[in-house]
Amino acid sequence: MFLAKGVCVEERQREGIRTVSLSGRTVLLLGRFRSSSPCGAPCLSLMPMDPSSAMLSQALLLLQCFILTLGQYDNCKSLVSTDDGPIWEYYACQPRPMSMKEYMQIRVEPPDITCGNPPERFCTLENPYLCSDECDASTKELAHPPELMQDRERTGPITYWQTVTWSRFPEPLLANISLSWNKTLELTDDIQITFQYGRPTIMVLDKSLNYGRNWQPYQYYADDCMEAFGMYSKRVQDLSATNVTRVICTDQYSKWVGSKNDKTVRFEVKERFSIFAGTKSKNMYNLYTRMESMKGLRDFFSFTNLRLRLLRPALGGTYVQRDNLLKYFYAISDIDVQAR
Ligand SMILES: [Ca+2]
Repeated sequence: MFLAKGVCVEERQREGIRTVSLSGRTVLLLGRFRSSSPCGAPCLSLMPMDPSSAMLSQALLLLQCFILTLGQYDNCKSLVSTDDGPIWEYYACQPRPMSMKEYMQIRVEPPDITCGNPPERFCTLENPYLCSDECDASTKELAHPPELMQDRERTGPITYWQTVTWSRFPEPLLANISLSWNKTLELTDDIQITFQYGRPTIMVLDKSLNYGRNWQPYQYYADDCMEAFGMYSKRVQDLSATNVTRVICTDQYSKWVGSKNDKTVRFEVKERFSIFAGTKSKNMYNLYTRMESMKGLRDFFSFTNLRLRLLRPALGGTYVQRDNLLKYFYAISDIDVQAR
């Protein structure tokens, strides 16, 4: 017989865990956890109560493990040593990590920041004198609306959202991209933003935990952090368990390397996880334990909304050249947010 204990048992039973009877005794909680289980970990453990059924119990445990492995759910158990020998300790199964790209609602501001209305010519930093490309919102092939940041390209051509060019220089070229999901999410992998024609030289990633009422900076990005934000440039490698939730400025994704060589800007989640979980995230148990015990850690990876504040576009590694402002703009082909 097994004893189930913990604050989540009722919730789990309601969510579909079945109880199996054997020889008139309740022996095992068996079945899949629904992917939206709200439980926190750790919450449930199974402990052998009757030595005579130990062999059978172990067999059933193995069966259960097999079933859990077959189901596409997180591994929510761990073998724990006790005075009575090793036992499986069970944790709340969390929703499966998935790409939240398709579910995000995108809003760009100011409203006239998207190119193509009126139609406009542009060129690229690599081909600054070949300004024959055109953005035209009224022609499907030449339009670059915001939804092209979240479409599935598969093997087709790269599609991207694009802004107007910096024709109003020296007035700054500013664009906000707000992403909302109407629920609280927890990051499980790096946020990746892919820029088509060079990454911004200054940008801020913000987050909100209350559906956009309040915002807080998540990470600053600049080719010169001191000049842009009065901060020293840091990398996530510089962080440790005691300051992992520090908001940093990094120059890692903002210096000019050519628009084709590196298109992505990241918010590093895996690297922060590895501070607790080790390289290749082998010790996720340690991370989950810290998530429960360390104040603010889970909150750090949680959000309801994200916002990109694009503050200065790619400049090609030099100062702004006023004689050709048609090569300065923002273009994003993809925003990927892995979360649960
Ligand atoms: Ca795209």
